[in-house]
Amino acid sequence: MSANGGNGVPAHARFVSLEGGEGAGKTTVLRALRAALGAGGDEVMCTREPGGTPLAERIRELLLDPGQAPTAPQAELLLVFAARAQHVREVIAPALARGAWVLCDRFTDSSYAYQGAGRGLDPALIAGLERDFVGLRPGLTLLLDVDVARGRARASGRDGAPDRIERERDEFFERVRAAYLARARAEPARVRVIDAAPAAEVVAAAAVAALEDWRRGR
Ligand code: T5A
Repeated sequence: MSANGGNGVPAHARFVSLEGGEGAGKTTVLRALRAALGAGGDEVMCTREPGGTPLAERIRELLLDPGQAPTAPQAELLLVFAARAQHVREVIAPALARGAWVLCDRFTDSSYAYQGAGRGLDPALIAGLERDFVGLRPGLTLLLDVDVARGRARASGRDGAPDRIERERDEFFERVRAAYLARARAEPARVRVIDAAPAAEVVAAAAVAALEDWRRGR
């Protein structure tokens, strides 16, 4: 592990996360990244947040249940970090310790974007939770960036009713997007921005190219 920028939390060189707003298209990209990482025969452990363990998946259900009454932002923040603390200890850290790649659909950057910028919570509070309860960050984060209207149109085209967070207003998602892009500007070596507006295969190819560049140290 190496100290790598923001907040002094160590980054792990085999830990890759994928981030983006609603409907950015993470599913196709995850499949392509998994294939690229596993091409040399390495183990690739794919997981997601909130979730990835039985306890964390139950927290996810609570967080996304549209039937829940409006949740205090502080409660939402603590729930995502409770899920993450369990996920890191039960799944992510053991996988990294045995030498696997860990590919995670969302990680702590989502909390800075959604609970920080979206809900208006103090990023210093999130940084404290990251340092004390998580203690680990990805070596590479690929940020799928797409304008809010396009992302929301894609997400609404899927089957099923929108979840609790998907029901937020456009302004919320504009703040989320701006926060992600600000994080990419602040940590350009870790966070690489992928234009997620083109067709899914084009976006996946760009993400794989960014992964290969990072692995070659470029
Ligand atoms: N959350 C999460 C927090 O608030 N704080 C946290 O700390 C964490 C970890 C769940 C929610 O939790 C919040 C953020 C989220 O609101 P999630 O399951 O990742 O996280 O939820 P979503 O981001 O809502 O996942 P989506 O499924 O909406 O987004 P994806 O995975 O980016 O989109 P995907 O791949 O399912 O694609 C959506 C649709 O678009 C089409 C697909 O076919 C699909 O129909 N599509 C494209 N169409 C055209 N061109 C492309 N390039 C396309 N790519 C995909």
